[in-house]
Amino acid sequence: MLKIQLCLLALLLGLAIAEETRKSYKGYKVYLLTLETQAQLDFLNRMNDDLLTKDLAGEVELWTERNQLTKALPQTVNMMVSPREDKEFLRLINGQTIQHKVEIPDLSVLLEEESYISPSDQRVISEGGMTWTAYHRYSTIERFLETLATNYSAIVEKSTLGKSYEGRNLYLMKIGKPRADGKTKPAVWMDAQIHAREWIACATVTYMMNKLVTEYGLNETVTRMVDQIDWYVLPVINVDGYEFTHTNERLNRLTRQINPFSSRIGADPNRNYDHKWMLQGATQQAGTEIYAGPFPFSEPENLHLTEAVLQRRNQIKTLLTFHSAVQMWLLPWGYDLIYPDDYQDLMQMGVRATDALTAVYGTRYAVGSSTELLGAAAGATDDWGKAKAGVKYSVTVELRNPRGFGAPSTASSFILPPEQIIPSGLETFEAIRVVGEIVYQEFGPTLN
Ligand code: 0X9
Ligand code: ZN
Repeated sequence: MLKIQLCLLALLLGLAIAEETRKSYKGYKVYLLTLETQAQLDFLNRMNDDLLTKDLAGEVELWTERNQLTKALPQTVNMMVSPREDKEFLRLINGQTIQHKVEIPDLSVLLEEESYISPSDQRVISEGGMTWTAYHRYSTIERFLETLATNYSAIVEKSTLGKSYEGRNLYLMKIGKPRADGKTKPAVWMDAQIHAREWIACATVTYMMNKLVTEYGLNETVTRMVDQIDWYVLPVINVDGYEFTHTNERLNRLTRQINPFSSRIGADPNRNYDHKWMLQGATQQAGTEIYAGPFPFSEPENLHLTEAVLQRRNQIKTLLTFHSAVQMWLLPWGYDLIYPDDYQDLMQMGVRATDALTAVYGTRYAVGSSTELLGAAAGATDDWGKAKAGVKYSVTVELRNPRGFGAPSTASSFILPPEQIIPSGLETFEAIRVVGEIVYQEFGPTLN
């Protein structure tokens, strides 16, 4: 009896501590500022640099593409401001006569809506199931992967790639019907959640896995996809960062590794690959959104991914790494404004895949060089996949933005209402269907 009471107490304490560490965004506002003059732009640049040194990160944050300002004027930018810093922030902004309005009056309201789990979802989760009407913790995703592998062993294989920095297992799922003659089929690799806060990424990818597996033999298109192609899926790569977005800071992008030279935790894993590491669009300033880590592959999760891809490099013909939220199909090279020789083929696949995606609900996508569309950023998965693993079609897929096509990606773009998970899954499935068809046509039914 005493044991039970003690256990209960420990559980309650654990919950209390978890509650306490979760950052509350109560009263946090998101402003839209319009910068019209060079003086205002310079002022905001200085303010942004100051924020890091004064350790106000998390209280006042610039929310623009990769948290950097461009040189363009006029320019609109978002700033997130805590209730504590609001007065001082307004004083400074007004001092520069910067036009501003409140775009999100209370960020916590948005987050509460996002994390709402309906009673029916609750029931499914408590029974060990998975849903696509809510965002889920890693333990739920782990159980889902296990269930797929157990219940559909004829077409699903689950393997463990190794552990994250904090010791969580990273899983690779293989979905494919083995050929009767034992020959190797061409494969497509998909990974998601390298950026912790981009929750729609693993939600979409798990939705697509579920469709591939549960509709095999029932739906002609799905059956063909699983017969012709092996689909390798790593649904959550930055798993520590992902859990941290659930338990502590919803808007964290980075990993959770302690840094050797800084008290700031984590690095941007999408700047941590060794191809042209740190060349452009990355920094050595720990704590920033584009901190590339102290050296290439400092993040163990990245290394696990590369080992898994390299082991299957002759088989994998396309690599899709899922992010959000600018609705783009991004092609190499991303480290500089240089185009690979086979760029036309990559463009063709991108246009066909996103046309099929758009046909479902009209969600528009841009297709093109990621440097051209977003600016150079070295050390990302796509460049590594093409340069170091020799995967011809190596693509970053940026999923839905809640404000739609063309809207800038700011931190609130990662808060996509859970009602959009299934639509995102369905439309993105059309894109991967086309990818499968192109890979099958180009590389043939077998590779040996
Ligand atoms: O900057 C990134 O890492 C990606 N965008 S995000 O807003 N999800 O952070 C785009 C990466 C594109 N690929 C390369 N630059 N190589
Ligand atoms: Zn991302």
